[in-house]
Amino acid sequence: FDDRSSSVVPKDIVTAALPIDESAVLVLRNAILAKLTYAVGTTPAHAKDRDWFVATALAVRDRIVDRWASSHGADGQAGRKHVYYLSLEFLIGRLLSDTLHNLRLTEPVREALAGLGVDLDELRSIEPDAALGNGGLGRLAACFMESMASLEVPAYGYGIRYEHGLFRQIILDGRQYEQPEDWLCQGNPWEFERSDVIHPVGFGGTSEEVQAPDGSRAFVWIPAETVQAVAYDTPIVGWRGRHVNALRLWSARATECLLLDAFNMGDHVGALASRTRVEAISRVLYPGDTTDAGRELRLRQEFFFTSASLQDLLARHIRLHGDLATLPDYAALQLNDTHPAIAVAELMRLLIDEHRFHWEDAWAITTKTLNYTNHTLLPEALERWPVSLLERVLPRHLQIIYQINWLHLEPLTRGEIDVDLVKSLSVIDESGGRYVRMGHLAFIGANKVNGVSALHTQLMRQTVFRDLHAVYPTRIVNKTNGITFRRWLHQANPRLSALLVDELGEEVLDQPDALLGLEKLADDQAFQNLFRKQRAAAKADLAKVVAELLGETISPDALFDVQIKRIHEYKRQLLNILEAIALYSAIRAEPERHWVPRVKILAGKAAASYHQAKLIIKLANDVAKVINSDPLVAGRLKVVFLPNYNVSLAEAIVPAADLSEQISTAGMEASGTGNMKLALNGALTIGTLDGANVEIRECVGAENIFIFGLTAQEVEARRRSTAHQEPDAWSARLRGALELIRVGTFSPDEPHRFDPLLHALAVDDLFMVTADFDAYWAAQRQVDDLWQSPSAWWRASILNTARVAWFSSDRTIREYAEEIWRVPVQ
Ligand code: T68
Repeated sequence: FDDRSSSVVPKDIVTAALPIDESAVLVLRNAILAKLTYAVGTTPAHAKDRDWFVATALAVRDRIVDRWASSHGADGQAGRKHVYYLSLEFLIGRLLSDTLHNLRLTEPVREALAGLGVDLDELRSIEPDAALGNGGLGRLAACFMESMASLEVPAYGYGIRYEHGLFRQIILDGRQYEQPEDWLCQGNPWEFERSDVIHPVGFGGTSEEVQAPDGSRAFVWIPAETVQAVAYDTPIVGWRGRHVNALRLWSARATECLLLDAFNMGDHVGALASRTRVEAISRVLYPGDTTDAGRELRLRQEFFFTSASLQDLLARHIRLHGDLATLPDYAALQLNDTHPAIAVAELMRLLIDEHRFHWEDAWAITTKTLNYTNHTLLPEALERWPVSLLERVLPRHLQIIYQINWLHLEPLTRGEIDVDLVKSLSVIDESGGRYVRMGHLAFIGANKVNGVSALHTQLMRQTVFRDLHAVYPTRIVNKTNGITFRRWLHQANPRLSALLVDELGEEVLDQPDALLGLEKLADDQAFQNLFRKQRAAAKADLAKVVAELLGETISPDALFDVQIKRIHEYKRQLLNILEAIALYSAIRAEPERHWVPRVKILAGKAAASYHQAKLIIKLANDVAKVINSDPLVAGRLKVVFLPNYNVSLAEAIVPAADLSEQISTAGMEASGTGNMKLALNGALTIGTLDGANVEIRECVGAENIFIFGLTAQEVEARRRSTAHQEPDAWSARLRGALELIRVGTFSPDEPHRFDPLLHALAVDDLFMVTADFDAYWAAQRQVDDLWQSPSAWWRASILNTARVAWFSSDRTIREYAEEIWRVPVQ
């Protein structure tokens, strides 16, 4: 998936037969050749695979630009309301396939390239993944961009053009090592640099009181430093190319590129030092998936892109509509988590200090325009900035935040004061140090605040935002996540897509609900066979990938049991590995019994500083080594950990999965979206009642999903009771599995290697791994039973695909459009 060195050798392009009567193909072929010659500057005889990729991307991009211009023109003229999606992360993956698919150009381009002796599929694998995100939150933003374009919602995505995306994960001797990712090192054919779209972003300095011309007192911010935000636009094409939106990513540039005096004095490094410091802002994506990151730079990143985006959209509004008083009529902003929450203070500052609005008017505009999506309730993942840091980096904003907080709390200070309530509602957290709670700030400054699944939204109302919810009871709404079916079904799984089109007609490409038509085929033997065949082919493809990546042979006849997501204790990869160990023991104890052959496939990255998660990766690999080399279990159980999980690898795994592991501790996974991708492709879910699993069960029916374990309420009750750790109550099976780890079965060279994991389970087991183990084991045996009744298995699998249409991100975007943004959709 990262093979940039292999070369696509042009076959004899002179004699290659051209498809007859295919003028579109001919036009494309000529366009690609022209790009190769005049933009890339090479000839077919000398072109490397990368050259062909760039030439193809540029030729395709030309076809987007016309539509882009017309999308823009139409939106502007009609004076339509725009959606602005502010996100620190956009996990796009590759764009060539997506773009070709949405433009319906895949086959014509394939033919055009074939005529040039080039294989489209090989070219696709040349493109580096745009990995400008950590996981679900970033991928959701990418799915939303695609759906907004497809539904013809005029929208801009705003983020950062990181030079280095999420690190590349290398596995050496079973351990994760991080290497810098460099997707831009050979240029990016999709983007347009807008060197005329630059906004200044200030940092530091002081907030000074001055006299306004009318004699009133006002504050101005005198920043100590100014950084330029330069725009880069990537067009996002909607389905059938009907509409194109822009993803506008900001790159940081120093105002002064070189201190010439210093340079001339011979200080060649010092002359560039300040530039390096400034440009660090857009250098690298933080891999901080929940843990707090290198504080100051992270804050600078957040403010940098938020300020640039707000300045940009205000300028656009003024250009189109003149007066910022009408901003809420023409702009709806969505803050993707709290990373852009400083927008509340920055929009107020821009309106008051720069555009001379009164506080009340500015506040009305702000709170009508901004909306906030929460993606987590984990306390360690809720952003808080030390007051001292904000004071230094954004002094004027801190002042504004204090004022917002005062106006918000003031009504509570009339009459008898409930101190605990005031503490809980305050934007400033004063329990041990002083911090600004960004979730509170976003909540107070937003028109609507949403959770990302029904359960998560309910828990928001009951826990983190309980008191704010009591004051603003209509503000929190639910918007259950979705995924774009164009990428996650039709493009990633072309065989299944073709089968669906055969059976249900082209409508299934446009209308997710058409999938329901499959229900009537769930018991049809002939259809089941076709459904099985496409899965078998996808599994064979994945087996090839596994062989290439790991040198391990896996049989497509086995049940492919898949857990792909960030490695985190709450996602409980450890539970999965413990079950693998217990199953391994059981098979060894009774090798003659009939066992369902199973391949456990895991993939995911751990945050570089997250030691327990990294140890879980090591355990998975150590366990895999022992199991995979034991002849006694050969043909029955294998465990593989695929390195460097990214969007492209997900696209290869998802179509090949039989079983989808969604086994987080109940109450901790806000939604999950991998659960939707896997179910859509027909994998059965084994999972807890967490996040969107709850709604998936409602859609597919309880008999077509394996639900086990404690509920969120039960988890909460167990946490409260002190007696929740009961090693005495552990089953023999669980004890046996833990014992194998403890005695060093999987780490003979270092028997105590996994003590930190065992210790966490024995001390408090925050994630309820031991509490849920037996229920999980039992659910896995139900999986085995069903697998042994093929027609029942495939019926359930088909019904999963048939019934998850609701999880299309088109549905999600429609809901945002109607209830939050109030913009029309197609
Ligand atoms: C995920 N959050 C949720 N966070 O965990 C997942 N965090 O349940 C949900 O489906 C998804 O969001 C979409 O709503 C994340 O992915 C991050 O990646 C993240 C990044 C930086 C800081 C904190």
